[in-house]
Amino acid sequence: MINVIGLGYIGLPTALMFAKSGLQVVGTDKNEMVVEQLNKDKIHFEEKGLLSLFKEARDKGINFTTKYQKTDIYIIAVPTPYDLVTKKIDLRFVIKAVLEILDICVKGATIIIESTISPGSIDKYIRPEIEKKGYVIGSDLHLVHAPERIIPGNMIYELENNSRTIGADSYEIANKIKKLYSTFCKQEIVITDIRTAEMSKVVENTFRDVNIAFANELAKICRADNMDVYEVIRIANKHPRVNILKPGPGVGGHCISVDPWFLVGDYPDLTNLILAARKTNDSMPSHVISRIREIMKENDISSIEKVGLYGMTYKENVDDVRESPTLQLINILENHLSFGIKSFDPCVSNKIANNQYMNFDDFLSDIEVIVIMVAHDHILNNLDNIKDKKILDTKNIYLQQGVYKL
Ligand code: SAJ
Repeated sequence: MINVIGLGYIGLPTALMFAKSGLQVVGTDKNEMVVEQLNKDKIHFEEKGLLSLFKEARDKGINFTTKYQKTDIYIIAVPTPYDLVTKKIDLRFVIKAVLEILDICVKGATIIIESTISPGSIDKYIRPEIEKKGYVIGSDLHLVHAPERIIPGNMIYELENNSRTIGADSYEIANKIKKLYSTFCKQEIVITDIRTAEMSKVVENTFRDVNIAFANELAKICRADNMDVYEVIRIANKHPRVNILKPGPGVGGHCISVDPWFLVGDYPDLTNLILAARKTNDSMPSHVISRIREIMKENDISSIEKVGLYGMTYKENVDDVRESPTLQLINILENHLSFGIKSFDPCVSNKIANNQYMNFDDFLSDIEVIVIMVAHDHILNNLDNIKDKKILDTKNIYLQQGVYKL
């Protein structure tokens, strides 16, 4: 039996996938409300294909509880926040889960950590906690790091179709866990040691962050000298070995905007480029504010209350607002005592900002400038309804004359 600890964005789909493949799975989460909801056949976040996967897994017998189970395979998928000041990872939830497992697991159990952790976390912080309790790693229990690389918005497909990495202390354990994941993963499963698995995960997201920062810097350069950054990138990407990502209003989400900080926090003297990329991406909401100011000036609009931000999630067609550039932007304005900018998101059903609208038509009728922050399908289907507004399109989806860009 597999006991999956943490039923969030990664843990829940993973647990369901194993259950759908015919393995006996119990999902554990400390949040009683989440467990209660799941046992009543309700999922607590939205994701393409999640509901039907959930139904299939329920038919195969998956259960949810707040209790850890006695078994020999555990998968930990709890959050790994980072300290906002030191930028170092906060492993308290992972360590707590490991220690609770030790109290109950059978001898020789394998603990698979899926949560993203900074390179060296297992050696520096997790092994010592286990050894302190008198357990011998390698005989009493085994540790594995199996980082996840599924993308919100396409998680279910990617769970089956992404290659993945298994880091372990021995080939024997790695191979055993590789076989386990092969029950649903159709792609290559690479075996390596734990430190390399930790590092490669963080490196993947850091690569994207640096590449996006490059695109964002190009956007600023092109703005300063009146060039079209999208055309420049489109042409540059025709080169067979160039692949520049897209500029945007900032980088959000709990992965790309967070993982590079782990490297900066641990290697402050060695991460000039990575730190510069983080700062560049974090500067984008302020860049959007400058663009809004220019557009207001050009159009004789004096009140920020006439401006509306479309999209509050960190990216298109998800309901996740973690580290969202829109919320960062509102925060910056409010920190400068500028209140009143309006906002709307069709994917967000609760109120998370002042002056947030729940109805698109009401939102439109109260603003003169619309800032497209997120390219939800909803706005792609509504481009005709905003044509009378001044439009600042930070996502390059509105390809008409007269639309302002980043
Ligand atoms: N973004 C840009 N320009 C781009 C691409 C993205 O500005 O060209 C912005 C997005 O708008 C968003 C942020 O970056 O604010 C991140 O979005 P994303 O869709 O690139 O990535 P995430 O955070 O949803 O998921 C990432 C993925 N990592 C990579 O693509 C390397 C996913 O595969 C990982 O599993 C996930 O992080 C994770 O859990 O680490």
